[in-house]
Amino acid sequence: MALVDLKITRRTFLTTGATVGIAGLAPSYALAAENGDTPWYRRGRIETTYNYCDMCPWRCGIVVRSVDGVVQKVDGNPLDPKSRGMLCARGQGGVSFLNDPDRLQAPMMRAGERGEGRFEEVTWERALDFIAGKINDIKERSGPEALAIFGHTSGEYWFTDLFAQAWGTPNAAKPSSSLCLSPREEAAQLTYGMAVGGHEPVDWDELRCLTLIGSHIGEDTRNTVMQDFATMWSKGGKVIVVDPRFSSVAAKADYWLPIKPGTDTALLLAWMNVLITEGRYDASYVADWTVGFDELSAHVADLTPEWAASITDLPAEQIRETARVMADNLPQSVIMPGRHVTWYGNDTQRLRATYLINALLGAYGRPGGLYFNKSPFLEEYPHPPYAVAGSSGGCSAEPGEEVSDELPLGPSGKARADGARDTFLRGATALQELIDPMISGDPYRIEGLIVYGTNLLNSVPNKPRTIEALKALDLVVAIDVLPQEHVAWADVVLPESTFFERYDQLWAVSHKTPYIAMREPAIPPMYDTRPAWWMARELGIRVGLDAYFDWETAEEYLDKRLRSVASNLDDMRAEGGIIMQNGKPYFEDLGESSPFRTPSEKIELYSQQLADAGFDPMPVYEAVEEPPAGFYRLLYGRHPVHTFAKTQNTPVLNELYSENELWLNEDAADDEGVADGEYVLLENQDGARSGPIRVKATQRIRSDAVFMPHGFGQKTKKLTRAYGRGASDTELQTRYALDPISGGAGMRINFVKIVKEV
Ligand code: MGD
Ligand code: MGD
Ligand code: SF4
Repeated sequence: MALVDLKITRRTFLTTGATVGIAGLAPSYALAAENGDTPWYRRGRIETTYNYCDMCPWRCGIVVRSVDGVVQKVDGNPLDPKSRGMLCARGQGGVSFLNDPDRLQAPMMRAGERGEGRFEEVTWERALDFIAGKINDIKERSGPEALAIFGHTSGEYWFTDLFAQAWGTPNAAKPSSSLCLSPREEAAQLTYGMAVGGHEPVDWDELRCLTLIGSHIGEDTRNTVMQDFATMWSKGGKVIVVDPRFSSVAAKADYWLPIKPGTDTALLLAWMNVLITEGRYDASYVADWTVGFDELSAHVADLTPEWAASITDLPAEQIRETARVMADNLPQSVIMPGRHVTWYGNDTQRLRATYLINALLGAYGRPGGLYFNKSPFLEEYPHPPYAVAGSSGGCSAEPGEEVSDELPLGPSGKARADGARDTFLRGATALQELIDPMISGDPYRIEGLIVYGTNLLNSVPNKPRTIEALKALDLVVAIDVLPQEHVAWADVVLPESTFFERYDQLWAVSHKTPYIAMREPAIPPMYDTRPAWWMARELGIRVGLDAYFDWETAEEYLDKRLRSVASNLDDMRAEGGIIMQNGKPYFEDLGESSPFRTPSEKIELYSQQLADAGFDPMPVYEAVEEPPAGFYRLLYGRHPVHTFAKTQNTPVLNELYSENELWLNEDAADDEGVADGEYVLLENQDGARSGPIRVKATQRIRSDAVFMPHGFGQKTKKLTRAYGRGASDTELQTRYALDPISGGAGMRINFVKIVKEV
């Protein structure tokens, strides 16, 4: 199939409605190719298909229009609770992602050394037979757990969930868990016995006060969150932003607290001190729905704003005043659970502190607070019992989803002999903890790795260690759409069709109004690519797992699942691609039963579970390491038009923002003798160096930290537009701090100095 010349320039892209950040929400208009005088919608029959966007893990529902096998236009699905007819700039860039000429086009097997990137194209049969033979050998030699599977993006289910559980490896992991939100989920389970879930349950419509701790709505351009924030803000809701950086959302805030990085738990404890000592909490809610209030009161009695001021670098009066603003608006006042929360290695306790404040404010289960998410009813496709229970977690983990009781990384899922992982309470498998055993063989060797939709060398800290592991493995399989850097290290490369070209698993979303969204192909697969469900099934059949894959086509699979909700693909399509169900968001919807699934069936301000496991039962402030002299703490985050490290090569998004900048405090820049716009290198505490990066000298960041958008400085020439543009934060994250409760990898413990040799 020929590539489409979309002729989208930055100007036409922006005028079609996709702009950057909060201002970027707009209905989508034609992304059509100009082709003579005939507009795309008069060129042939318009096919309409339903899908969910995969340009980021938020997965907004979309409606796709194509003509003659060419995708022409993507709109937000107006029925979808996430998109509500709108898309962000990245969603608009989806068509450009589809048509990226650098895409992987055919299955390949390695023809040179690992890492060299020399491959020969092979047939699907040869590639799959080879993988099946290799993993069967591994299983026979060392057991099913010697195969690890990493997965992200929306096809992850077929490999990290279905295939891994059927095969019998507990070593399946998602970067969206231990490199993103595992502390948030673990803290939620410990404190109130529920998962936060994929969609943070802030009850925006009636919310009156929003507090954000290091969550930067606007750079974090999740479509729905930006829409909700804009509505809440325009209605005069109060906004408190705690961030060492004057982020986009700080610019809209009533209070910006430029906190010293790593000290948030001290601030949160001082806020609790004010709420409790001044009697500004919801006393009847606390009496009805919490345990441990007396212990908490005693715990924070001396942790005054004055105590926190010296730690956090914030004025005591500002700490006191913001606590009072939160309390004045209770229960329609919440601290939003963060998303990327693996910061310093003590993150579960920090998240617990935020939840304790939300409980003091009486926010859970109250209109304008935090509603109770509910998963939609939808039966699984029938299958024989799995060999292991799922434990991979991640952004898409929804409440009710089973998490393995067995600890990963032990023969057949048993805890490792040296007990090292016994410290993890119950979290999902920590991806970064599976890398050492690939090298050391301790407690046993992981010999094979399937990398599905995970940007291994751009997402996981300590890249030199990952490369060592890639050299040591007996089998590396990369399943991707683009020739990302790690693909060069694979023995076999399987090119997937993009989300526009395939059926996929139903997206069953735990929400205030639970719902199910569908994905169907708008066009046939381009090149010699295939969907993940097909690959997992073909591999499964080759290794004797036929019983788990007893359907012939994706339509058959999807229709069978949809039958459990009295629907099928045709009906769902006819209804606009979304099935809605009723939620039970507030206490009054629940009857007598407690929604809190903790041992006490209450919100546990004091956690006996933590005490029994040898951890602090209430959050304690622990100082984190300071930057050495001459170094800054390295902070990183999102850019509005890019997703992680996967869209830098997407033509229209690359055109909008092709290289990242280093936010450096203006006074610090003067001291360094560096001018705004000058290129510098960064060197970290271990001597790792970045590529050149342009300085943005600004008063919008504290002078003890620098900030850079994640995902740039790509090293592979195969990504022709992203190659060598900007600098990589991952290259500078040679170490991380392990959160012993959740297994999360705190990446903000790296420091950099400026090097002026460009
Ligand atoms: P991406 O760069 O989005 O990040 O970690 P990843 O999910 O690994 O990589 C997605 C990969 O999927 C890319 O290789 C892309 O080419 C591929 N892909 C895209 N579409 C498809 C598809 O349809 N099929 C297949 N098979 N592959 C596809 C994200 C993770 O990173 C997260 S969630 C967080 S919050 C952390 N953020 C972060 C950070 O900010 N800085 C640093 N340094 N590391 C981080 N790691 C974590
Ligand atoms: P980060 O992008 O890491 O996480 O979005 P967020 O959860 O908002 O944002 C980090 C913020 O924390 C920065 O503003 C930084 O200055 C601040 N910060 C750094 N250190 C500290 C500290 O010690 N204390 C405090 N209080 N603040 C600190 C991540 C989210 O974004 C995720 S996980 C996903 S899956 C989505 N990815 C994504 C994307 O890739 N691109 C875009 N455009 N939007 C996205 N939205 C989502
Ligand atoms: Fe797509 Fe943007 Fe929605 Fe993410 S937030 S799913 S990129 S439209």
